[in-house]
Amino acid sequence: MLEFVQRAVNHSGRIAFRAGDRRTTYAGLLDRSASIASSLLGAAPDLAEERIAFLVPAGEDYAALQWGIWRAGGVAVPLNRGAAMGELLHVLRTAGVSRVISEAPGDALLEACAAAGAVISGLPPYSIDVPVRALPEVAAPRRAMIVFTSGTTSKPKGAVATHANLAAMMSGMEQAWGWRADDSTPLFLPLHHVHGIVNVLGCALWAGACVEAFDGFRQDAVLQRVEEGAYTVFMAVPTIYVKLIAALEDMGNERRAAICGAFARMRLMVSGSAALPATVHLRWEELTGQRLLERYGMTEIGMALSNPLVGERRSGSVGLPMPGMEVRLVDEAGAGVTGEDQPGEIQVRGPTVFPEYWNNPSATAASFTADGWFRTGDVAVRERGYYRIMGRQSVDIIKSGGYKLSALEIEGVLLEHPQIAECAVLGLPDVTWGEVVAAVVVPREDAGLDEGTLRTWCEKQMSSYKQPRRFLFVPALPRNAMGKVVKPDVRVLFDA
Ligand code: MLC
Ligand code: AMP
Repeated sequence: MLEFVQRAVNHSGRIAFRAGDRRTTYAGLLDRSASIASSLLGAAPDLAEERIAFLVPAGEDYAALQWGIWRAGGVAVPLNRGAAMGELLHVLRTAGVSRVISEAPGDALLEACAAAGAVISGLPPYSIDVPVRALPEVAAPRRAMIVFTSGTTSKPKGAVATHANLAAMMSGMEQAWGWRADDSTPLFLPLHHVHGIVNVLGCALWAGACVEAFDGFRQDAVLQRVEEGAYTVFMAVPTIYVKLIAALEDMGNERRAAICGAFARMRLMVSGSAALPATVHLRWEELTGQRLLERYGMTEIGMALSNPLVGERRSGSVGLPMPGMEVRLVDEAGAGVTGEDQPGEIQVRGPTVFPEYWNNPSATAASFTADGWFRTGDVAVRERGYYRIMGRQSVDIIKSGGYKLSALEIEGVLLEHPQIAECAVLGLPDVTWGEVVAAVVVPREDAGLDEGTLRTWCEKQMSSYKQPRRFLFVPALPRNAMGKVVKPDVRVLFDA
């Protein structure tokens, strides 16, 4: 039996999900997921790693479906609810999805399914009276999930996680951060990325804790429940802490004191997915008395480095390797960095590291060293024992609001516009978002292209978080002596 199922059996009487007056126990989640698994199987003994994509709101439906796919031997492919048709089609085609589950699919998903030849249906109906058939034995090394993540190579790639990877991620976080059955946590991060899927939803359910799901980051509703003392653990990206600080600074003294007091009483507050600026770290502590625990991770490897639960949580630092993880720094010449204060690429080995990009052996091979270490593309130094992230090797990777974006992917979309001759996309530093996407565009001669038209066009082509927020129209892109576009210099143009 997969370990998460055994753990849920052990917690069967506990509450897994709370929503208003509604409660779902672990026993209820197990029954519902067994019923879904049974329906998905039909007459087949095992889904044999069929990829099943789904777009379901956060909460018990999402968890029951994810568990149902896993218990039937399938591979879960969570979709982005804000994705454009072209992005969804890329995921369905790349992952070879023929079945999609969604209660209320929008036009983008319907069109993508039609184009990919995938059958779309709602959640299988649930009744405790319908007998559940025998479910297959699913071994831990089998594939469990494919999450699409942007690399430096244009379109997103599907990072595969096995059941063993997921179990190692969740038990590592349980060990490092002390997740326990009496924890309670809000879930407002998107459920097509590992931060929301594994760190929040997965870990909470692994521990037998209680999850309260929101339809995205609804700040007022989240703060209301924080004030009511609903949570013990809170996990978010830096942008959310920036937004929360602004909200707290804006409110009256009495309410601010009540909410800050409630944050202060939480057992643990974590920040990750992007660099937490020291100013935000310090301001959060000034306001709430909580010292945020910053950690570092990546879709392909889960969590690799973390400040400690007990001990020094250092501002601007991501701490030490997570349980079971090996981390090394390698310099540009390929030599291991042994000393302190010398930068090197973070390379990682351990039980949470993914086996492959789906159906993409060349990208998989390129992402590992000959001796089996995963190359993160992030650069760090060791300072007084702790790791500190310095940045990324590639300017073509942008982190905005915690989302990893490929500049090349966005450039590829912009170049589909008939009036654009050339473009360069880059991330501009931003206090709230970490980076914002900016595009330098060379219109075709006499095209008469204006920013408003281009923005409207981008809204149809890309998820909201990928869309350029700033445009600059130029007659030509800056190039070096070899004729190659020089991106970092393009920043100067925006300041001019
Ligand atoms: C939205 N807006 C942006 C933007 N996104 N502006 C600039 N840059 C962006 N990236 C604008 C919108 O157009 C809108 O403008 C306004 O901001 C509010 O938009 P919103 O969509 O309502 O924002 P909000 O819901 O508040 O979203 C912010 C957020 C979200 C931080 C909650 O971006 C988010 O959930 N990020 C988390 C991503 C994540 O989970 N990453 C983990 C990847 S895994 P206007 O003008 O209309 O008001 C990973 C591994 C690891 O990284 O280590 O964890
Ligand atoms: P993703 O591919 O969406 O999983 O994003 C992973 C990337 O997020 C990493 O490669 C880092 O660049 C970045 N990241 C995650 N956590 C941190 C952190 N604490 N500080 C700086 N960057 C981070």
